[in-house]
Amino acid sequence: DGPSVAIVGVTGAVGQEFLSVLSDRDFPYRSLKLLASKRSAGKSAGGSISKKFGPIAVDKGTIVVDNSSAFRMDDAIPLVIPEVNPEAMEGIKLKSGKGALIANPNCSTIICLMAATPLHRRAKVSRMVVSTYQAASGAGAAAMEELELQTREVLEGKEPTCNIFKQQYAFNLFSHNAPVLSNGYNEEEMKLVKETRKIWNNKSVKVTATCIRVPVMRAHAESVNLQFETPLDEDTAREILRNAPGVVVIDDRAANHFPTPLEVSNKDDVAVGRIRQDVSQDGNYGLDIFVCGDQIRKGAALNAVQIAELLL
Ligand code: 11C
Repeated sequence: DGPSVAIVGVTGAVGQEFLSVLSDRDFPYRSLKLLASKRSAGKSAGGSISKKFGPIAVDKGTIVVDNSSAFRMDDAIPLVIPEVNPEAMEGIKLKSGKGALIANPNCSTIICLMAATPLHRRAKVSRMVVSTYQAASGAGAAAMEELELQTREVLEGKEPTCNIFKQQYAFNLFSHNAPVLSNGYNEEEMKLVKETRKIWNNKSVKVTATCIRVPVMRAHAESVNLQFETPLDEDTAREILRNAPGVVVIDDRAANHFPTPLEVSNKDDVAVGRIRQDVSQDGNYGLDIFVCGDQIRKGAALNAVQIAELLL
């Protein structure tokens, strides 16, 4: 007698992944309704669909897990990574008959905070500097197809087709395609700043980010520099991360083997490595880490299904 489930935007990259995750985890649904429009075939539903239909569904008693950015910064809406802040959705009950909306954070934030939070819990992060290397999947299935097509075209000496991004993507990298704001940051970077503060329930944590799109298919990589309020040495950090749920440590200095996007593709866990003391900071007040996570899975569909599992 599990819940009735509907997936909106099921033809997109994330929508398709929802189906795999539900099946892999044996999610106990009673019925499954799949929704997509003809016009948006191959695309996940975006913020405008969430804004239009989310509140209607909530009014009818549905619990909506929204993967778009539409409601993330709304004070009344919990923004949840189950391993990080499950307490934010306290009070939302599946069988209460009362609808609610829960927001899924942006993929870059989820992947970063999966690794940074266990360290933050021990030594309190005062400042975090994030540099991302983001995969095509973050821009949807069509961007993944364009990367493949362009790679072929460039190798064949043809002019690359640029429909999704305005510039050549294959054998290149560029600043994230999100709109650039008046402060010079793009929206993707400001999501890392604002969502971290909300998820950690800490308005004073200093966060800055530079987000880059790289020609990788489906997993994001992030270099994260952390500054702490209390000292934290790298061995303790490694041990904390080894014991963190949803995290694997790949940190073999002798073999120069650290996380890669390919190794985490189609995997649930976020991988962390390059765990080292920041030599620019005195004492043990700073660490550098390198994190990789599957953007479509933990960055989107898996995190949303885990939210639904918490409700069960
Ligand atoms: C990317 N994170 O990798 C983005 C896409 O707010 O859900 C998802 C945007 C969002 O390009």
